[in-house]
Amino acid sequence: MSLSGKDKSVVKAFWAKASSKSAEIGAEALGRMLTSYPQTKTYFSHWTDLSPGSAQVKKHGATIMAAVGDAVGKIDDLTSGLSSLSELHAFKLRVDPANFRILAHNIILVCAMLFPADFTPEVHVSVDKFLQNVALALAERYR
Ligand code: HNI
Repeated sequence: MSLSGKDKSVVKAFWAKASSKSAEIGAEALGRMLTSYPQTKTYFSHWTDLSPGSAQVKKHGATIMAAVGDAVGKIDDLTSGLSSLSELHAFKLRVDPANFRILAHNIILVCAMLFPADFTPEVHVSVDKFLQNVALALAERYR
């Protein structure tokens, strides 16, 4: 499931466009994850408002998506590029890595919503592979 050269160029080209709405993608994806997969809410129990569109969801959605954008820049070596984030999620936040795939699913959905013309099947395949590789890299430090 490693990324081909073509996957990498397709992801970079899509991100060049989608990054203009990075914060919006993140907020929408996080809000949907928390609503549609309520088991994910446990990690955010210290927040006051977990509903879609809340200030906290918007702020953290932007943070997550900025990290995804950062990962696009590290696409050739996601494992070392994301190792400190992996360590944070493994040991400090103690997030079950199964949730990385759930968030990835929501990010894909929102990319299709916000960029219906650009998010072709070809882009979908490569972005999905990229996010699965991000999820794997984030799970790396759990072993
Ligand atoms: Ni995640 C904090 C990136 C998936 C729960 N997360 C962060 C931060 C970044 C980040 C960046 C801020 C770090 C810091 O403060 O130094 N998270 C990412 C990325 C993904 C991801 C790139 C996947 C693509 N995180 C998840 C998932 C969950 C999750 C799936 C739980 C369901 N993350 C958290 C929690 C925090 C967090 C909880 C702390 C938030 C807070 O406000 O305390």
